[in-house]
Amino acid sequence: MTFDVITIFPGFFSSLLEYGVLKRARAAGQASIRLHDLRDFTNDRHRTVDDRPFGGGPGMVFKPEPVFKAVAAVEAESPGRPSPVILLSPQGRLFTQGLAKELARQDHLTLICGRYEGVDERIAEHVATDEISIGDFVLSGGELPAALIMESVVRLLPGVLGNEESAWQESFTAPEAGPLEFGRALLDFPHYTRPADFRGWRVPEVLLSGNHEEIRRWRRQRALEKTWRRRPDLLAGFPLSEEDREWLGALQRDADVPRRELPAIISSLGEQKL
Ligand code: 9D3
Repeated sequence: MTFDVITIFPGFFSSLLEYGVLKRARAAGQASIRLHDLRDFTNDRHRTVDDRPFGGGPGMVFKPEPVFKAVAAVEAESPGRPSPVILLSPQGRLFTQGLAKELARQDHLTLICGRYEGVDERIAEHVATDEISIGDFVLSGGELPAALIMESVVRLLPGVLGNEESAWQESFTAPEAGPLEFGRALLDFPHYTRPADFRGWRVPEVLLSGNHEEIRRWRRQRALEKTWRRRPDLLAGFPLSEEDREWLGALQRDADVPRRELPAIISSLGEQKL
């Protein structure tokens, strides 16, 4: 898979490419990341990429022309089927595991990293095919979001991770989950390793018992409980078994603070086929 990244900070990405999944995928030829300096697509001697906003206001805005030229250059280098041109922007749709899976089906992506107060709207309307945000918090530009998207997409490519982990991914996100859906995931259960007693904090006895049925049940209950406490929104998209519902009902009854969400969540699952 090839990524073309258009940025005013190509050097920002160099250390990211030297570690972990991106390093391995590139070394194995499974991913190629090409960095393009937006300033190379300017004509003036100051290599100007931004200008003041029409209508006034603070800050600067990316000019359209260098971005259009950069995308045209990328497309000229990679003939073939049209591929997504993604503008990273706070106004974009939210990036999720489902969207990562959609993107991993492509063989080419172009990522445009904005900076300053934003980019000329004609970039979003007429050269980008998609606009993506990584979450509701303010960053200074699209470089970290572009890196994050590449990391999450590359690890989904066939052969980049070991088989064991790929199998886990399949259960993390149901194949039918659409790009904007939650991944039908629960939060993970707690993990422990040796020593069984660390400074007096003991690993839960059930994990040392060797009783695999009990361990499975304990892990499921801890995952459900953590999800219920911290991310009840995830339960709404998750197929719960009868045993799961009984456990959540018990948590609900024992809760110090009554939780309003749960009855609504469970009732909304009433007709769902398990
Ligand atoms: C503080 C400036 N904001 C005024 C309302 C607008 C704004 C413009 C440009 C806020 C951030 C940015 C730069 N951010 C991105 O380019 C960006 C981003 C983000 O800030 N959060 C989450 N995802 C993304 S993707 C690109």
